[in-house]
This record gives sequence, structure tokens and C-alpha cells, in this order.
Amino acid sequence: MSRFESAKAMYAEYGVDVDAALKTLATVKISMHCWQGDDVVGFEGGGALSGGIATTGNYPGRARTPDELFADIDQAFRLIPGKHKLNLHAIYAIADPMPERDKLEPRHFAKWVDYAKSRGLGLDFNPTFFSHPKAADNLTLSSPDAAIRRYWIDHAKASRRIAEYFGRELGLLSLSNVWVQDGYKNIPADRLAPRRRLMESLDEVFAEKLDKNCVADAVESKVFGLGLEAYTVGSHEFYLGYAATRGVLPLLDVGHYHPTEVISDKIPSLLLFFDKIPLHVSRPVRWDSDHVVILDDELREIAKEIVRTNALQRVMIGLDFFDASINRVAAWVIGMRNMQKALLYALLMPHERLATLQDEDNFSEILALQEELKLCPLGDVWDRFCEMNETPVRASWLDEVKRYEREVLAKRG
Ligand code: RNT
Ligand code: ZN
Repeated sequence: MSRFESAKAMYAEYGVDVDAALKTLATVKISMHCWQGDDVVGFEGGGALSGGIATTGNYPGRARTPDELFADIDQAFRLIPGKHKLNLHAIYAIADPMPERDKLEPRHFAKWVDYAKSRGLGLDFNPTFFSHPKAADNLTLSSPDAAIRRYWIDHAKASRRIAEYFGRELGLLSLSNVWVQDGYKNIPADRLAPRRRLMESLDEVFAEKLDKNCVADAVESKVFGLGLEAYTVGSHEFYLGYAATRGVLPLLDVGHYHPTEVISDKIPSLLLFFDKIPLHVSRPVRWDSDHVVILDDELREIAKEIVRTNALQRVMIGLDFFDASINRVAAWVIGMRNMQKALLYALLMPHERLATLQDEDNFSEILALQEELKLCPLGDVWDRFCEMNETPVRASWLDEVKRYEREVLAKRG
């Protein structure tokens, strides 16, 4: 009997249908963030990353041009099972000359659409409020300066139209996600006015009715940023209230809460009130450090919540991390494969049986089963999934990354 066949038999003892799990996993699209490939620099030719976030490390081989980024993304997707989406930021427009951000149009992303079409990918989008002279003091949509607000409102409006264009061109709903860094390093004298300005700016941004089959709007909260430790305008409560009253989606970033606060527990609550829940899956190490996603307890809890609430088509899973200290293609592959492994882990659980035990107040059996399931042969089923999708099994993908590093990345200046 093959390892897969014996794994299947073992799961069957728990009442789990392995073939059904593999079939379901194949339907899940994860949005891979383009910004891991170039340390969130983009193509504007500007300076360093700013806005309360940072990349650290200087591993060689960063993508410096659209063609280099395309090639690196291709390499990553060769090693990731399934067909997915790609998540872009406005700073990745491909245009010469590069327009100001408030003047961006769909045509400035036509090359990305061609790229996505030829690879069978979907596209998501984010306006970029950071790394810009007009955000030098880390105030954008909440700035007391009306001219600054105007610039960023227009940028956000332009961005929504770009996302709508992605959705229309690719026939797959595109997520348009607003995250602003706005906040203060020191204790503010007024916490209300900046939030009122952010609310009013957003109302203007979302006033234009776009095709809901093409674009879904989201807002992303945060607890604090680097150099913005005392106050964040777009806090969780602010955006949850905003999203609930305006009909936009609240995006949950794993790294944007207090260190012992988890997003897994928020997912089932929000699913009761929102049609879709977008995620930025990241790995916060003591703070919003944006480390590469590993297969840790919280990742498995997130996956379990998505699977057992039957929300694989309602939770929009995207990744968000940026590690410049390791091979960037490896970073993508590790993060994407781990997200898929966590989903597979969750798909290989007898959720109905466990839920029945809960209603019977049988927590001894729940605990026992949960712990036994941890040692079931997930790896053998995962290997089968990789084989079915013609992607390298186990660590053999790493040989491909090493070859690519020798032949391509090492030759970059
Ligand atoms: C920052 C947010 C935001 C960014 C990306 C680049 O804390 O998580 O999502 O990481 O937009
Ligand atoms: Zn994020």
C-alpha cells in the first residue's frame, strides 16, 4: 500500500474523506502579494519604504523591474500547487512616464492584466498611501490639510476603478483594499477629529458606485505602526463600525492586533454580519513584523474557522509579509504552501462529529480527537496534492529555487 493509501485509510477511521478534501483544496485561490518580491519598493523609482512599515535584510536578488518581478512570480508559482491570484499595489504601475498616484488609470496596469491573463491568475489591488512626499508626516486621508486629503481621496478613487477593471478583464472579483498608516508618535490632543476626517474622506472615496461583480471594497485596520506608536486613526473599532455601516468589508491582518489577540476567533463573528471577509495572513513576531507565514497554531486555527464555517468562498485569503533577509522566491513559496497545508489540515478533520460532541458537552472526546488528529499523516496527503498539481513534492522545490538563484537572481547587480 502506498503512503497515500495508508494515510487515506487512517483518516477514514476518523470519518474523514481524503479525496473530497483534496478536491476542495484545489478550488481555493490565495492572493499572493507581489511586494515580497522587491521589498515593497515598487516602480516609481523613489526612495525608501516609509509609512510605519519596514523591510529588513539585504539578501541579494531583489526584483528591480517589471520583467524581473514577472519572472520571479512565475518561478514561485511553478512551485505552488493550484491557480491563484496576485495582489498588487499602486506603486507597481507600469508606465513611462509614471503618473502621479492621483492620476493613475486602468491602462497603467494593462501589462499586469496581460500577464495575469496569460497565466490564468486573478488580480487584487491596493492604493499606496505610503512612501510618498505627500505622506511625509504620515497623514493622508485624515490629514487636517484639505489639499493633502484631496490628493489621497483621488488616489483611492482611481484605485477602485483599477480594481474594477481587473475584475472585468479577468472575470474574477478583485479586492480593493484601503490601508492608511495615519497616526501619531505622541499622545494626541484630539482623537476624534482625525477619525471624523478619515470617515468623511472614505465616504467620498466609496461614493462612486462600481460594478459589484468586479470589485469588492475593503478597509484594513491596525493597532500601531513604527514611529506611530501612540495612536492609529484607522483602528479596529473605527473600521469595524465603518464597514458595518457603509457596506464595505473589514480586512483582518494577522499582525494588526495586540500580541495575544487572534484573528481566528474574529472570523466566525464577522461571517455573521458580512458577506465576505478578506484576510492578510502574516506572522507577527511580538509586533507587526511581517515574517514569512509558518504552519503554526494560529494559522491552523484560521484555516479551521474558514473550513468549518463552510466559508472557503467567502473568506478572501491573501498573504502579507516582506522578508528581505532570505531568498524572496523561497519566502513566497513557503508562505503559500503553508497556507495551503493549513487548509488541508483543516479539511482533514471530522468537523460535524466534533461539533456534535460539543453540543453533548463531551469536551474530553473533543480534546482527545483534536490531539490525535495532529499526528495523522497530513504530509502524505499534501504530497499527493503536490503530485496532482504537478508541483515538486516535499523539499524538492528548494532545488528549483537554488537553481533559479544561481542562474537568475545571482546575476542581478
Ligand atoms: C501594513 C499593512 C498593509 C501593508 C501592505 C504593503 O501594516 O499590513 O497591508 O503591509 O499594504
Ligand atoms: Zn496588511
